[in-house]
Amino acid sequence: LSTRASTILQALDIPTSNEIPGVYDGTWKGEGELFESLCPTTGEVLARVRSASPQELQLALEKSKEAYKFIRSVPAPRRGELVRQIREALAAKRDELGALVSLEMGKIRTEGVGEVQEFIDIVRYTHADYAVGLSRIMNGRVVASERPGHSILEVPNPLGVVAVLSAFNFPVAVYGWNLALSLAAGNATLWKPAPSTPLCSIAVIKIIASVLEKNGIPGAVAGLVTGGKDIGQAVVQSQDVDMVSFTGSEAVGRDVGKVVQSRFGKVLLELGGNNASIVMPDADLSLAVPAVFFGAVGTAGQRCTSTRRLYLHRSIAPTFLSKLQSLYSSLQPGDPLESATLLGPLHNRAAVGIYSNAVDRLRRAGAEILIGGSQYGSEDLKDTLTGGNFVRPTIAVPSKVDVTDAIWREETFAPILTVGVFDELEEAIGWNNGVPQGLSSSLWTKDLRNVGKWIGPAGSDTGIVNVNVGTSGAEIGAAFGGNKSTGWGRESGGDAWKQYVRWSACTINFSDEAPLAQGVNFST
Ligand code: UN1
Repeated sequence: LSTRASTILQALDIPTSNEIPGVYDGTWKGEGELFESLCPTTGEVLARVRSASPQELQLALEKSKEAYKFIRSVPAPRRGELVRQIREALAAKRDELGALVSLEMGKIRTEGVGEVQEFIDIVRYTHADYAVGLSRIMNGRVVASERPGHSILEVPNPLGVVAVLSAFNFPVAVYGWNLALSLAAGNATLWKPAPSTPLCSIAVIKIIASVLEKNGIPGAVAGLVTGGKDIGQAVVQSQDVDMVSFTGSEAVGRDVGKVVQSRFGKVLLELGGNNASIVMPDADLSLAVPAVFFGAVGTAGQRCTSTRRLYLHRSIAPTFLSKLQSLYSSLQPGDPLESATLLGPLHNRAAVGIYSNAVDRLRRAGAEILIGGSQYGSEDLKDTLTGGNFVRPTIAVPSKVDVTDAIWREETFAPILTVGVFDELEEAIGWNNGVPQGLSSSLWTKDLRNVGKWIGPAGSDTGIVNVNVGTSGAEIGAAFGGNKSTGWGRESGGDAWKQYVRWSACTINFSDEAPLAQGVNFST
């Protein structure tokens, strides 16, 4: 193992031995398939992780159920105190965890640290502690009854076992959003991370497990099963799992949704984004250009919220594109762990293939490639990086906008920005809404009338609707998620916690009469 890698692993107590156990249900184990964690920057094998065997998964599910029975009776503010301690333990390791995210996922260091900060934030929101505070205000309601001497309560109770199936691109934060709310709400949470980022999940679970242990709470309150498709499918099918929170592709999400629905479980889906930025003639380009640059190129285009479509008003299109191109030309691929790097690698080899196919498809459709359009060759890369998955961020201008065409409709998880030119805002809003996905969108304007249109009923139909703010980089305070094929689920802030509980409507009769609702008379 290189010193670059071993220093980071050691700082997080991850063994640098041959095989690492990738299952935690109160104790660490792993007898299943062996998974390699590969460094996207160098191609180095970082670790071999033993995933869950089918028996270990069953046991982990049973332990999660038992752990739920324990944690549901711990008063919510006490659970909030656990969440607070988890926040402190995470904050103490923030930079080390951030470095591990960069090492294993490939995003640049400030974004790796930023993602851990996002986990800390969901626990600790601005000045108050978000999930900690939530643990005291996950309130039900008292509803007026139409019957004398009766009251109706709407009561939120813990749900059960929440399984979190997370993607490689946010290997820490997305779990954090779910865990914080799920634990505050009184559930046991079982995490099945992406098979290619096991080390991030092992490091996070170690930190959480030490807090739970100190407080005498069963470890399976925050369990971990690493593994591949088989393990994921078994988790999704299991009757022991009351809610599945899945982040990933539309194709897999569609199956997950069906399977969970067929057994009447709850599902929270966070699927594809195919996010657009719209730039009006009155926009402040000194803000809009760098924001689009970050949205399209940041995380090498591997956020659900990355900017993939750019709609420019005809009057500013040439100026905008030349400014954007000059930012693109300043980019140098580099080691995401080095502080000057803005462009890291794609996460794996498969993503490079997907990038190349998408660029070919654009070329075949007659699009002009303004910049980029190919992988970096070894001559462009430092010797240590030639094993990495580096591609050139690309700007493509098809001859026209046609949102029924795959080049506009499909999400490509890579730094490719597709550009169209419009004359009227309504036309651009139509394009924004004309694709299957509905995660994020952003409008650049100073005109209040445009803002009104954009956020109103005939405006953007995405879950995140920004103004003079890019499509990516949402804060945790607002509910995160999208509409349409993005899956309608909401995580993180806002009212997202309401999905992690089961609601009961309890009608209570305090009187000496037993009247029926709607005045129904059933007397003999
Ligand atoms: C994701 O890509 O799945 O809004 C999550 C953002 C981040 C989260 C992205 N806060 O870009």
